[in-house]
Amino acid sequence: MGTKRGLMAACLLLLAVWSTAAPSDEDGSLLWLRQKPTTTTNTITGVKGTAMTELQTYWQGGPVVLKRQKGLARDSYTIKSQGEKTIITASNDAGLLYGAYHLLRLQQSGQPCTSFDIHEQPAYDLRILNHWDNPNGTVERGFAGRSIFWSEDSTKPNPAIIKQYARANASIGINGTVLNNVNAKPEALSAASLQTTKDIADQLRPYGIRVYLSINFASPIKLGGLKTADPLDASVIRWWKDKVDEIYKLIPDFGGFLVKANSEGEPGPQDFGRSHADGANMLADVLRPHKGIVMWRAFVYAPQSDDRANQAYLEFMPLDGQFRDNVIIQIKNGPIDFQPREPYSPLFTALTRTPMMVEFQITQEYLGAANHLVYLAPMWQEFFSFVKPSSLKAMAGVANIGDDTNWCGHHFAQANWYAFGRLAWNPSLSSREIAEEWLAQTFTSEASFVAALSQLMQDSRETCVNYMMPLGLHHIFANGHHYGPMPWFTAPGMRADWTPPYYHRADSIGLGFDRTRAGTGNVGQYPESLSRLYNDINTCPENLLAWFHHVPWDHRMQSGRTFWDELCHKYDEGVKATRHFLAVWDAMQPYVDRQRYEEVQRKLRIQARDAVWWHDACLLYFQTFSRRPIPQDVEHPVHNLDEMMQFQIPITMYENPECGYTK
Ligand code: GCV
Repeated sequence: MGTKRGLMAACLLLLAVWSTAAPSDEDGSLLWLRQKPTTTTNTITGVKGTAMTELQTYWQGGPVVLKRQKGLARDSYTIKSQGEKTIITASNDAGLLYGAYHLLRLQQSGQPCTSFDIHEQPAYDLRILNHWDNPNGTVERGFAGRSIFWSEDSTKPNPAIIKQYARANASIGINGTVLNNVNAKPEALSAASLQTTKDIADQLRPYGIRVYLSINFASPIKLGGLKTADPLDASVIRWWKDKVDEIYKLIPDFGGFLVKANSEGEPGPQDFGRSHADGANMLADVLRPHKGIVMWRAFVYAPQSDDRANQAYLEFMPLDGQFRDNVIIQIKNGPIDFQPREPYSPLFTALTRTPMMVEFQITQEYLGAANHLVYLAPMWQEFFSFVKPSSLKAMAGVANIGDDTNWCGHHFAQANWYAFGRLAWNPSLSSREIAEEWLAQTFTSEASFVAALSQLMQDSRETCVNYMMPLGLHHIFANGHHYGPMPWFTAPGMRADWTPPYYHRADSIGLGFDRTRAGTGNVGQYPESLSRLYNDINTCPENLLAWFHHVPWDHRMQSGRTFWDELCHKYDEGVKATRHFLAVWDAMQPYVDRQRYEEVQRKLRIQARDAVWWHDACLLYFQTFSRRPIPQDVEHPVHNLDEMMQFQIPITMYENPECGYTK
């Protein structure tokens, strides 16, 4: 595949020579970095060398001077014009590199490239991707092929791919990457695996990117042969200290550990009667002399709880203020699990003495995998309308990258990787602005194309919510792969919180999960003003209604419709919007090369068909409880419920089958 990407670069150059009116075919392997080299350059080493090389290779303007200056914030930069010259000033080499990419971004997106007076400063020091890549090369919740880092036969990663990966990340300000799955195997810390980690670190370093690893908390037992992994046990602490020393000998700028502990069956300090703080602090102490950090995840829930949404708060609030200052608690944006819409996780406003970072999911586990065009920046912006960016220390995104030629499985899924990086740099950028930037660089800066597609992208998240689970519905996905609808699914002996009826609670009275004060009390985890709003069915935002309430079928909505009728209309709107997306894309044919045009069109057709599947399955199933007719002005199901319940989607439709999900 690496060779394929190399070939693509060469073909583009050749094709440029015979340029014709129609855009030449592209396979997406160049991402948003499609500029043609102006010269061939020597490779200059170090991060500043990378900045110089990028400018020499791609910049078509006048001379650019790179200057270091003390006193500027880390990674920040200024770009100023001085006569013919452009001066990039930064306090560190990474800042110079980001400044260089800023210039190239303006050039590629057709912006004016004269008279600069720019000052940029990242919101967070740490802007990090999390790869859920397994040692055997599979990617958990990955929809774009296999891992670019790991493989079953221990083949070394392809340096050309790692370089392109590094360039792409640095071009949007990403400066850290966790190379392996949070469901970590102990062998992530074996000598052989650390050698590969070192090789990757060496290749990412010139782009200002540090590597991190997810660890298995029971590694001292499973890898080290100890009898315990108790974080307060002296032999365990010694084992971790030696392991950390071994890592830093190989990788002096290693970033630290990401830890999923006592979550979904992963080991953790609670197995030894200790707390999350005991576990995190022990690791933080052994990493501290090397300036390493611990990102400790708050994604915890137990089967016996009456409300999964309550649990992270219940476990972590008593520990507020007890973590070392090189620990950051990594919290998913919502309290359940990356649903198309969730309220923000109440931990973000409740923890006041604990450094926190948000974990977004770039890979579309619950949003149509790599088949649906869903631009996620509006969802992440919605999160930031509730959680102040300044209350966080860092931003993490679960990557959607694999060894597919176009990296992300869907050409438009690249926009989510891009948007994550841009928002981690500046969370107040608007999602539309980011979409416009990405479209102009990835396709064309032609105004009518950018206007039509940025609108489509903006609408795509709400569209997905509408055809999957509107009005606060959540987690009614098919078991295991989470691709299609399965609101009816239950299985003997299965954890209730891994089945949809736990979440939708449909009955003859209504639909939704009562999390009010009279219900599970979840509303009480939010600040008083929100708590009051969410607690009352008449003031609760309608897009979260069935999240917080068991809504009677005849509840009157703002539109004047009953809840049941509104639900039908929302599913209908979702279906219609996906057809509109197809029509918009069809009209864009003149602006897009044939290959990408056809590939996107194919995916949009799948999305439009899937939307009907969701619409029919959910409305027919919920109708067995509501016992109300589907309104006349709503498209009626073309399937019947039995058909929908028997339908098994072929696994090749959505992903790599080897991950063996249980939930
Ligand atoms: C990496 C969800 C996903 C799992 C994932 C888990 C997590 O439950 O379905 O695949 O595991 O979240 O974030 O740890």
